[in-house]
Amino acid sequence: MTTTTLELDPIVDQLLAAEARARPTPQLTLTHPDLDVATAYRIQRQLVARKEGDGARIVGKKAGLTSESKQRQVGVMEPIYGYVLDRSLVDEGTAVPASRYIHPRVEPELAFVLGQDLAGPGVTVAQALAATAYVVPALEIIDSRYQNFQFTLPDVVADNTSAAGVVLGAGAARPAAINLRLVGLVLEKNGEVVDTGAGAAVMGNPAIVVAWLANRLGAVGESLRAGEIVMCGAFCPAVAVGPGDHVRAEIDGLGAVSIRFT
Ligand code: OOG
Ligand code: MG
Repeated sequence: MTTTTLELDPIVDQLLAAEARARPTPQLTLTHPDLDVATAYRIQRQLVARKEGDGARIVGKKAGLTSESKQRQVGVMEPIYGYVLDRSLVDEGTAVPASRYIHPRVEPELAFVLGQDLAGPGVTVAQALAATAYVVPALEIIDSRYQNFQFTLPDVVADNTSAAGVVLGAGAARPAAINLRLVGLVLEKNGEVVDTGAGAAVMGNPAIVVAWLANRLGAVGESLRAGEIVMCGAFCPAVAVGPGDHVRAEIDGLGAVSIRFT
């Protein structure tokens, strides 16, 4: 079966069921080895539309695999994008049951909150900066719906890029107030430093990610909207978490963001 004749609904069902039951599912490319990236984005969009039909609202967009260290961690060497839904937002300070997820990991990111729409193609870094109201420290909870957290590029795209949760810190700054390339990050798990990073890890500058994402979305007739959150991708590899774990990221000039699992 070629991917043009592939029935997408059963695939969307398979991914939604894995998420709802918190049970992993085999990679799509094991049964559909010809699955291409364009079709995978159609599956992703259909999956998000099914959640919207069920009452979910898109509150942002996310870029993933924008740093080389993240690409190496999962063995997929190109950036991807997906959607952030209102139901995936986790308030800082609430304890999250790890059992809600299959094999959760947490990664530190910078989130841009847009004050103006950004519609590609042709969006520049200067326009991305001008459209940004402020930047905030963020943690993303990722939870691949695939067995062993293993996937190829089309698999992870179809799975809405492993998106599972977003935690935003309370600190915020105008983008011009911080050096986006040099902004330093310390990642701690259970009080120990597990990694460090800097803004330049993601495409050389987090603002480049925002412009890239606006342009990628523009190519499929979508855009970034005023009020939306844009996740720029992790500065360093994600850390696995389970019950009792506490993860905290501190970003220079922005303060900290943390999450606790039960
Ligand atoms: C894919 C999602 C990557 C990031 O920030 O790099 C991502 C994954 O690692 O499962 O969100
Ligand atoms: Mg991420």
